[in-house]
Amino acid sequence: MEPKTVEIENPGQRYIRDFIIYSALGEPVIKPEDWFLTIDGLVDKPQKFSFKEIMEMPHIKYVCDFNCVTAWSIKQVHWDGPSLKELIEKAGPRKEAKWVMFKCADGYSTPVPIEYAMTDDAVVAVKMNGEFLRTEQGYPARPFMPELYAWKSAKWLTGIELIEDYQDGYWETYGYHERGLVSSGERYTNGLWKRVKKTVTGKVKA
Ligand SMILES: Nc1nc2c(c(=O)[nH]1)N[C@H]1C(S)=C(S)[C@@H](COP(=O)(O)O)O[C@H]1N2
Ligand SMILES: [Mo]
Repeated sequence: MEPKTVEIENPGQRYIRDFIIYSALGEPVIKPEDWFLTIDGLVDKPQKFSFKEIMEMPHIKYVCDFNCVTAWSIKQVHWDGPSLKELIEKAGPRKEAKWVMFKCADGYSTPVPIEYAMTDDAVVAVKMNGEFLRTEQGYPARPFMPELYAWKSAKWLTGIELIEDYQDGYWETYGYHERGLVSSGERYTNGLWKRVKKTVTGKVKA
């Protein structure tokens, strides 16, 4: 059966063929046996999942565009991994939790409003287009939320912390938007980003 397609309007974007790789803080090489994903902060039951556990859980699969805030998109990427919503629910989120902070092995982080981390289509992706993530794509896992720009898809994800008040992550300190909704073009909150040069570290065929 073909996976469903999640359609997101993406005004101002242009489609390109290959993923442009951005790895602002380097590219950690992670062995699956050394990797864990923790969920903590404002939760009743903090969780710690191994890669094997993540692989053995039910996975959701769908097709959705990947939209970078710098206006390039990749059409119809196949996503595969456990539901982010179900993982967060296992941790028993407290009602004060309003944001999730994604934390990564390279030191990168990015916040997302909890309602976007807990849509039915939000996923902890372990595969893109049918293959395990490459090292430079964030192996072994990255979240993907269809409604949000790709900088919220934090590569080499190791932690999900539930918090009450908004805090900047890596790119937000340079003026990237708090929420980053693709359909309303929530790119930057001020002009600061113009002074930041994004370094392309490679390309990956879609
Ligand atoms: N850990 C980490 N995650 C990251 C980044 C990064 O530099 N480090 N860059 C972000 C940005 S700005 C984008 S557009 C996408 C790019 O994904 P790609 O490198 O797989 O094309 O990853 C996001 N996740
Ligand atoms: Mo980006």
